[in-house]
Amino acid sequence: MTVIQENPPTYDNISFQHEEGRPPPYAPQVGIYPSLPQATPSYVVASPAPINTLQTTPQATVQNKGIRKCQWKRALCASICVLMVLAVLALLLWYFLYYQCALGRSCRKSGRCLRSSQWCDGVIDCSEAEDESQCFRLHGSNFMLQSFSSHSQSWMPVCADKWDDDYGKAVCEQMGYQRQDYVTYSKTSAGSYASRGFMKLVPESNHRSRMQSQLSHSTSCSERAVGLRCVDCGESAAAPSSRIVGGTEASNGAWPWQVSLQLFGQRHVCGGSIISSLWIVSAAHCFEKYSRPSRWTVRSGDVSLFKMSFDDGNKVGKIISHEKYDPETNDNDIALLKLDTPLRFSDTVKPVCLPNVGMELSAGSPAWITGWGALKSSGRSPDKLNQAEVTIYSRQECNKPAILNGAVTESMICAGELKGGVDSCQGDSGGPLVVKEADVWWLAGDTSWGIDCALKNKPGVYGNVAHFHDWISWHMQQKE
Ligand code: 4AZ
Repeated sequence: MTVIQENPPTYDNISFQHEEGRPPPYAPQVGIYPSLPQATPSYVVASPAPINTLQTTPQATVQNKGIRKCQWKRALCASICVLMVLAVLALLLWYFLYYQCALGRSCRKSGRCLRSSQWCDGVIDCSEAEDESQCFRLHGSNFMLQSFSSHSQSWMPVCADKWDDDYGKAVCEQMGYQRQDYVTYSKTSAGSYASRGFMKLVPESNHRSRMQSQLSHSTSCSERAVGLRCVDCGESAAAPSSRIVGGTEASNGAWPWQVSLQLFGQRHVCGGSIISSLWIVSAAHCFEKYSRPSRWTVRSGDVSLFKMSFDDGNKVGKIISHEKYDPETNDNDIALLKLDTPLRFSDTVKPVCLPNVGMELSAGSPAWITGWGALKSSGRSPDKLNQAEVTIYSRQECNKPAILNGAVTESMICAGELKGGVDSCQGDSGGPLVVKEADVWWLAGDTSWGIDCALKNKPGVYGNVAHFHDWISWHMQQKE
């Protein structure tokens, strides 16, 4: 965490390419078809003919030919008209479906469009049941449980009337947490959300079926909203309370969510943060070269890499790097690791809290970075975990020409000290940037990139974890 020479990288912005729109199936071209006869065809008798003769005159033959030609033209005309009407209908149908999709949502795999009212209504419409996933979320630092109402198509607080731990466990499990991680529920204020009503347990509710089918919209709620703790997160027995400038060694249990990600069971490469007994958050760039889970071991429970090397560690079952991670710009630099076997929580092994919806984490709260990264640029990694307090800067500030010149995207947070001297460095990547609010530690970022380490006006850049809220919860909810 010190200074070395400046070596600014370059960033390429890869622009989004829109798919070309398909032309309508029929585009009638003016001038291709012969114009239709102006007058109605009729038999013209040129000269008197014997009444009994059936023989046609040469003139009549010409007329008949003309009639046949006209009939042929009529048929052609009619079929063109029919095809044009069909094309217009197809276009209208396409617009209708598109409009439906624009208003509602579509199934991930099939692309099938659903009405908004089909989302979270308790009935599976998509092949992978994605219309019935992401139906619950936690809001604010009081962990208020909200359910998506298919009726009003908005998020509503869940009423605590008749609520119990079994409902809590069922919802936590639906949100992707492990049943064994469940802590408790509380009765909390719904704040301004209360005015729009609640989602309340229906009289015949039970613990077995999908939780969203057990809730219905209600304007009254005698108790308060449910506050739900799916995992005992964000608690530190030994986090430093006073400001420390520059990096210092951490004490055991200060940052119990910090893990070391090691290649081939021995080489520390990146950091990570425990968010549940099975899931670790890290950076996508850590897995660019080695993306096979079997190569990686997760070590936790001590500040000393040496001491942790005597333990087996945890095997990684799955590495999910963000699909839109861009190695050129470092946009979307986040990854999730699913462990083969769950971690056993202790005083030195504990998850950090994922930011809930509606939390403003970057507003001047004290933030800390931790890791086994180099103590100076290109320097060696220490054996003991280091910690440093940093300032979170606004994106606007960081993107100033003299600072990071527009390289900080929405998926990033920048933090450090503009005067230099405090920063993350090589080997800290993937590790946590945490903030404390309402007595709980929250994961604000994952260490991502920077221009060298601890340079003046070159703060470190972190993945913006709150920005990835839906991405994280989607992957945690997937069964396989
Ligand atoms: C790295 O290479 C790295 N100063 C991580 C963070 C920073 C620089 C480099 C931020 O892993």
